[in-house]
Amino acid sequence: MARILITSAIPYINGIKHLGNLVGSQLPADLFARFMRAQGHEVMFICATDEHGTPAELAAAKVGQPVDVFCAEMHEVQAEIARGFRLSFDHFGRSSSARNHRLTQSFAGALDRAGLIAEVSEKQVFSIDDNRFLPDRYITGTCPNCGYTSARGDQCENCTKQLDPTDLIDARSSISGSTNLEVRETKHLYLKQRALRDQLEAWIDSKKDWPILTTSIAKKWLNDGDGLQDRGITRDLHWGIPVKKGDQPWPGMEGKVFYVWFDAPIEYIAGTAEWADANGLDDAAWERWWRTDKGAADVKYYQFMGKDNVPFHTLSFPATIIGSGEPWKLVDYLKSFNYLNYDGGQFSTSQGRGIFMDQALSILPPDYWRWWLLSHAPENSDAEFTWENFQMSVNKDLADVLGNLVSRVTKFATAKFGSTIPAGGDFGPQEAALIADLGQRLTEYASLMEAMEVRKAAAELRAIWVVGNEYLQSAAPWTVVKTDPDRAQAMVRLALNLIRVYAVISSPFIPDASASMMTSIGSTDWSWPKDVGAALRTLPAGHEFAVPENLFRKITDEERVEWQTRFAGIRT
Ligand code: B3M
Ligand code: ZN
Repeated sequence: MARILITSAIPYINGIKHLGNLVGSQLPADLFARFMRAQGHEVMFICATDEHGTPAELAAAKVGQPVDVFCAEMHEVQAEIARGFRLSFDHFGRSSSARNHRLTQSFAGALDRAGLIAEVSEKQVFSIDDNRFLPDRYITGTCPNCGYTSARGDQCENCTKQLDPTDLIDARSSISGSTNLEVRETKHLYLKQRALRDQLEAWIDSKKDWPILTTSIAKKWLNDGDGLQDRGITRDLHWGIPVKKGDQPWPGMEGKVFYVWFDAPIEYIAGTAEWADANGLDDAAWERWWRTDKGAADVKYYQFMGKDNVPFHTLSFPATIIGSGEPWKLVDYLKSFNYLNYDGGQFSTSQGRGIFMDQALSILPPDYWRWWLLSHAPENSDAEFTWENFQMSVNKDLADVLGNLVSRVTKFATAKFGSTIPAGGDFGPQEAALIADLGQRLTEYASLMEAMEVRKAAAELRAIWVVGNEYLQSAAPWTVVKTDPDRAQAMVRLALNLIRVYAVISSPFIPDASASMMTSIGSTDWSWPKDVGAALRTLPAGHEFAVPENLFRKITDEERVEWQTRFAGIRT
């Protein structure tokens, strides 16, 4: 039994995530966590909401709520949606937790003691009416290059020229519209990442088994242009983790907070501490997952995220950890994903284009989405969601192949032999061939799951369902029963056992349907089928079962067309 630590990128608090975000982090992380638990490993699966930063402040202001109240409410909303998708986090934490405050401040203190923090004076635009410094992209004005009147302080989106806020003509605050702005001197902390460059490179180079997508992004940031840059880790904002050296004040940094990307990954650790707190456990309970001096040396740590988050997890967060000089666990394997596009374009949170997690659950149960998303995960390239493809996958894979097998077998068995598993006959060569085939496929499936080859694992699982259907088709107990009822009983006994095996192996992908299959077959035995021959004899003759409710319904053409129209435009 191994100890497996799994974290998913933590979603921003200021909006509900779309399906593209889901399939790039939380969902595959859940698949892996469920699989690893099913193998009998000890798993710790952590996610959280990412609550700091200007977007959170602005989203709260937009709905007229204090930012802490807004975050508390949105956390509950996101937690409920996560439950709706059956995301099996051991804890869904909050980056604004007291635990994260203390840990983030403690990391900053350690980095300072290691000589890795520089204090840098900068000039920044301050909005007197808003009583705050404005990040570059929250300043609007006229572009000096093309005359576009809504250019942003970082870039003109009309002519694409990179800008400095002070370049803008008639600059105004995008928050209040106020032109009462001035440039003020302000001091910030920088993490001297350049000093850690060689250590980071050696660490990345040692990860020979990482996906190419992950290492190529890490290498690009390490080597491109001027290479790794020192990074500002503080901001002039009100909402965030106050800048302190451990529990001591940081002279000159009063009123400032840490940059959201500094504290967000630390929440992986803090979230595990929150888990311990929530379960009435002591510090040792979470430290054995994270502190290599306190038992975490034998933990294997996996991270899941979209490709845009890779630089922060291969360079910035490791720089925090390595730089601290403290014995924290570094990631062992980083699984990253490309983008999922939506029906001929992109998913867009800002434009509300595509399907968002709450909307998806409002039209179909979670398994339908889980199956499509995982079986089409954007691993080697970007992928695209189309309603036609979604309809086809659900109707064919789930309804025709798996659902049909379960209902056909249980109905036929009940009609011919009653509601207990029949005792007659023995397995013959046909069953032996099926067992051999399934044995090979299950080994392949398990190794694909272990390797986090999500799409290939889904394809193998589908193939395993198909093999069961093909067996039934050719064994044809409904014909055999007329001439050799004992043979037919043996076939049915195998097929009913096969339903339990399917429930177990499918549950990382489609947990609800698996639970229904298990209930209908009257079993609670979730043990992974290491030996298929034995697994197909687990439920004995005389064991009671029932015909389940229809496991999956088909998506009609009318529904597809209606949803396509409903989700074509801007979210309202
Ligand atoms: N919140 C980005 C996102 O929601 C960011 C990830 C943080 S991971 C520490 O996609
Ligand atoms: Zn311009």
